[in-house]
Parts: sequence; C-alpha cells; structure tokens
Amino acid sequence: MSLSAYQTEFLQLALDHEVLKFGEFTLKSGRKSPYFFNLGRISSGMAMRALGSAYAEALSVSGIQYDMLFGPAYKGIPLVTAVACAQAERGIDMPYAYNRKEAKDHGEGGTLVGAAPRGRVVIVDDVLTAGTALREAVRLLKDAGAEPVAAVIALDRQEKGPSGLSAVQEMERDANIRIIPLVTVQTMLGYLAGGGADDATLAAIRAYQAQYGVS
Ligand code: OMP
Repeated sequence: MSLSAYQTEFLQLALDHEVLKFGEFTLKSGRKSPYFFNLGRISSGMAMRALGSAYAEALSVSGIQYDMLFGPAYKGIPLVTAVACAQAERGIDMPYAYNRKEAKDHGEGGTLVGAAPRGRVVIVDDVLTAGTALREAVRLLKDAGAEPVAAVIALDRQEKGPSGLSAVQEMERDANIRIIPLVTVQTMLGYLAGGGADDATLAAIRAYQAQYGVS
C-alpha cells in the first residue's frame, strides 16, 4: 500500500520524537503490548506544528463535512488547538472546544471550554485501542446537544473488542462515527519493515496483532 506524503512525514516525526516505543506495556484495556505510541512526546513548537498539519491534511483528504472540532482532555487539548491553527494556515477558521476532567464551580463554570458545541463535530484524539476514550467524548458531545460525526486520530491500533468487532467497527455501528486515522498499525508495520525496527520487534508486533488485531 502506498503512503501519502503526510503519512510518511508523520511516521518519521513519530520515530524522530520517540513517540513509538518498543518493550512491554500494559494498555488501558489491560492487554500487554510490545509497542506503545505516546503522542505526548510531541512537545516542541516545530513538532506540534508538523503534527497539526498532518491532522489537517487527513481531515481535508477525508472530505468529511463538519462545523467544529473537539479535543477531549488531556491529550486532545493541545492536539485540537494545533489542528485548528493548521487549518487557519489553510484559510479555514474552524471553531473548537475541549473539556475539563473536573467541573469548575466558579468563574465560567462547567466542564466545556471554547466554542459552544453545535452541529457536526469532529473529535481530535491520539490513539484508538478499545474505543473507551472516544465513547466518552461522544457521550459528552451528545449530552451537550451536538452531533459527533467523526474522530481524527494519529493511530488506529486495529484491535478486536470482546464482541469480535474492531473498535472502529463498534464506533461506526454504535455511534455512527467515522474514524479517520493518520495511520493504522498495519501502515506503521509496513513503514517499520523498511528499517525503523529490528526483526524481533517486528515479529513481536505481528504476533500481538495476530492475537488481538482485526487484520
Ligand atoms: P482506548 O480508550 O482503549 O481506545 O485507548 C486509547 C487511549 O489509550 C489513548 O487515548 C491513550 O491514552 C492510551 N494509549 C496510548 O496512548 N498509546 C497506545 O499505544 C495505547 C494506548 C492504550 O492504553 O491503549
């Protein structure tokens, strides 16, 4: 499968900033994974600008129609800001909002900050494994009266849930949410096979995918 320029740039950015780590990691789902993708490693202005522009490109290529962006706390907050700024550089002035994890009972109050949730909303987040984080964001937006229509994420780990469906299939079936990943784990594996990881690491990731993955 051939990668778009924004996908290879993103994968190189992830390797340069050690976003991708190999070893043994316990995931939120409880699974033990031979790799972990920590987008929190993107922590400088240049790197965040490059990341925001990759997300903006993926959104533009997807052709999805929407009215605003939403970044779930915490990692979604810098991400949604960077994506909105990248879109501004393309002449698109997109409203955005994010949430607090704890409600504030003074000042402006509440858990939502930024533009008032309305219309078709795209959620901006980091990684999709079981979909727990995304389901929470969907609920929050629906409770606020908006219509979440898609989620743009850096990595789809392409894992199966207890139902046997992938998190993407479950999100599409249960919440009618389209997932727009910059890359999937399969794309990432193809890229790593070109020199980004040794054979033992690649074999460990492939074995993990054979056990928990959908493809
Ligand atoms: P789900 O809520 O199960 O989809 O897991 C996604 C969340 O897990 C992400 O928002 C991250 O907080 C975290 N995570 C990563 O950041 N990178 C990974 O490679 C794997 C996970 C994870 O724990 O599954």
